[in-house]
Amino acid sequence: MSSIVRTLCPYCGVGCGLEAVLQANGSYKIRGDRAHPSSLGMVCVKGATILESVGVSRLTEPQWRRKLTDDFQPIAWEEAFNLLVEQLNNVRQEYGSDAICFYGSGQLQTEDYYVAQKLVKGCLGTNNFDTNSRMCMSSAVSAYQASLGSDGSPCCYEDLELTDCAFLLGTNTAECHPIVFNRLRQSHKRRGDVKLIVVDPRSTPTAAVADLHLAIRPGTDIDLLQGLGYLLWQWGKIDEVFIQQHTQGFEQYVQVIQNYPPEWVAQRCGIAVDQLVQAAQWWGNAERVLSLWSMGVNQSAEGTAKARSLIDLHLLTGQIGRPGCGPFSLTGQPNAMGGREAGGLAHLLPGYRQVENPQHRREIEDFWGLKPGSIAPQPGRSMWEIVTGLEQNQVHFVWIIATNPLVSMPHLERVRAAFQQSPFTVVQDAYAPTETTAYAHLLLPAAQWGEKTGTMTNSERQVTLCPQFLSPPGSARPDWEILAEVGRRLGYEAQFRFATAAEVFQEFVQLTQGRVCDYSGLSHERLARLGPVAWPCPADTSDGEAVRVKRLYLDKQFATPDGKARFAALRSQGVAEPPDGDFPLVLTTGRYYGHWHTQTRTGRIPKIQKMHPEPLLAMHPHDAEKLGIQSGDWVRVRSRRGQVRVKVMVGEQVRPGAVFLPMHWGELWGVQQAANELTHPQSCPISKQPELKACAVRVEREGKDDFRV
Ligand SMILES: Nc1nc2c(c(=O)[nH]1)N[C@H]1C(S)=C(S)[C@@H](COP(=O)(O)OP(=O)(O)OC[C@H]3O[C@@H](n4cnc5c(=O)[nH]c(N)nc54)[C@H](O)[C@@H]3O)O[C@H]1N2
Ligand SMILES: Nc1nc2c(c(=O)[nH]1)N[C@H]1C(S)=C(S)[C@@H](COP(=O)(O)OP(=O)(O)OC[C@H]3O[C@@H](n4cnc5c(=O)[nH]c(N)nc54)[C@H](O)[C@@H]3O)O[C@H]1N2
Ligand code: SF4
Ligand SMILES: [Mo]
Repeated sequence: MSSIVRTLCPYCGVGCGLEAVLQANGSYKIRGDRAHPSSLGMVCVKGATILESVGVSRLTEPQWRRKLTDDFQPIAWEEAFNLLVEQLNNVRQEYGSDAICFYGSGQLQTEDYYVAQKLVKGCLGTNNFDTNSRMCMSSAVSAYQASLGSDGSPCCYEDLELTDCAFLLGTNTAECHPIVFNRLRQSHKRRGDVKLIVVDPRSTPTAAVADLHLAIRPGTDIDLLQGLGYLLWQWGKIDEVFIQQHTQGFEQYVQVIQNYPPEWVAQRCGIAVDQLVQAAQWWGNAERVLSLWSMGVNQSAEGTAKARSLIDLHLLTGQIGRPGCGPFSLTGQPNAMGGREAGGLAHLLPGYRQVENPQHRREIEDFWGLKPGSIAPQPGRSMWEIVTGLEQNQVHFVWIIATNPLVSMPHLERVRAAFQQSPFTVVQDAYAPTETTAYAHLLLPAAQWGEKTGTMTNSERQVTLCPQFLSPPGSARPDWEILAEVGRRLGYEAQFRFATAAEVFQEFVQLTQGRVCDYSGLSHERLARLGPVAWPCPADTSDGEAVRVKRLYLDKQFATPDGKARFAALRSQGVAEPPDGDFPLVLTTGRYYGHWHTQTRTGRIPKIQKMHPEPLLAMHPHDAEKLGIQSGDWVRVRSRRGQVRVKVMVGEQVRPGAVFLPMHWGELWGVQQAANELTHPQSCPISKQPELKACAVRVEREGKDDFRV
């Protein structure tokens, strides 16, 4: 192993290059990789401190218990595999494959994802493999598919520097995608003529440096977007040639936007007409408009419609398929993209194929050497359908990998009850305890980032090899190896003969040949030699071409059958649970800069703990005054589903009528402080992504420090 290992940060979807540098004492130090095209040497606090968490509180041996009330007993891997095979065979025989579910994560590597798809969708014959991307990127996936004909973000990070107008919708980029934000902000400062528009009900650090902050009422994004469309259309600031040659559905779109005149829109969104007009002028006058979006858009009961309405504006103004512009979905997790490309949602198959497409199923079955009909023709259970399946005694086996649903899923009380009655739950994690290990019958220790070799793909489609440079603790094993071993023991020796992650990748890339997400020119060997390479990278790509910056749709030929993009032309519905007399405030939830999700890693890093020691309910002074609440007071926040006790931070960070809680505190980190005690599972009907960004709550004062002990 060389003394400098080039790898990728395993936290967010920015995908910063890291170098692990071997020290004289045998330990490693982390620094930014200047040669990584995405991050150019930059890192944020999470990437910089990653090594501090790798050795703490690790799960090191398989453990088992018959009932949730028993204590765990350590067992050998051999016994664990026997148990798994026995359970899988029994459940399949007694209840059929649909009773088996897998729930994975955008933090798995592409190799893990691919082996899991082959095992679950191919060999076990159920499409019940869903991931936490259902709560994260699923609306973006559906929107790209419906509007452009395929998933896959058209843009790249160079566009951050080339754009004249950046439109940030529902993304707190400064705290959640810090290095993307740095690149944008540097160009914004340096050039002086770049307009930065931020749409967010909160005054985030992102909004703080915007030229225009539209603090819209939660859930009114579509009204705003159609209102912008209306003005651009009225002013004739549209690209008629582009619309005519490269789109369909413009007439219906114009009919819909007529219902969104500026006064009505401004009133609905809770902003000034001037602000709306200003945003439309900047969009209309810019040569290149880049929009960035993330969870304020996707985590909505109309998430797909929100994202499609944003794409509509790009189609209306021809702001796509050129450098410096386009609709750019920022992915949350480090390998949410690789996961999508490997087919890691219950309705997908590898290579951006769809379960429901008979031709696609046939191609995969042939390639995997399986009988026709092996892959079930209907999409599997989405994340919430796994929960309802447990409730209805239809699910008898759940295998959870690299995610902590007992903190991250909505309506936690219901999720706890569902898992309480699960006949057999496997939790495969790198750390223990987590809130989810409390509901496991079988615990499997996973080797994590740095302890195994694999690839991850970031928001701009750069694929980076992450080599092993640390030893896994105890008998922890790479996720893909565990899944492949189960496959072999189920009788599929030929399908799972992989000796290395490189071999897994080699097989996966063949299934992307000729698809939008073409990886077929990539291999571990090539990535090790060239460094990160973005897809598309077809098999015949030269080394020089491989490392060139890439965008999709430069020829304006979209991935639809006729090559034309589709206007969505949708009307807004608003939030699924509007505030009312009993629950008068809208709770929105999200992230702090230093913490990563459920804190399994960042909660164990002192520097980060110090930065964010506790969750705070952000509340506008106007609402606080009405309730007689001051900063530092303890309050009880109630929704129709549960309650939390937290301290309040009064300030103008949120607009009146809205409150904000971070999502990071599960039971292990705070008593009754999980935001998801309050949220509901109502979801976008197309993407099945739940509305984690809005539920109705009321806040009651509890007096100072009542609950400190
Ligand atoms: N520090 C940190 N960074 C992370 C993560 C982390 O845990 N910590 N996680 C990663 C992951 S997986 C993800 S998905 C991303 C998420 O990245 P972001 O999406 O940027 O983060 P969030 O805080 O979830 O939500 C973004 C913003 O949406 C706003 N919002 C709420 N409701 C609405 C609405 O109706 N309309 C609009 N326009 N905005 C609304 C919220 O106020 C919030 O500021 O971050 C990634 N990066
Ligand atoms: N209210 C509310 N809820 C939300 C959100 C929100 O904004 N608001 N955001 C949603 C979004 S966008 C997301 S992405 C989810 C995230 O939610 P989760 O996925 O539940 O959060 P993490 O803490 O990242 O969980 C990852 C788990 O994987 C483990 N792990 C790390 N590396 C490995 C590995 O290599 N192998 C294995 N097997 N395990 C590993 C970690 O120890 C941890 O237990 O939360 C969702 N929930
Ligand atoms: S911006 Fe994201 S990828 Fe980059 S160092 Fe921070 S957490 Fe890691
Ligand atoms: Mo996410």
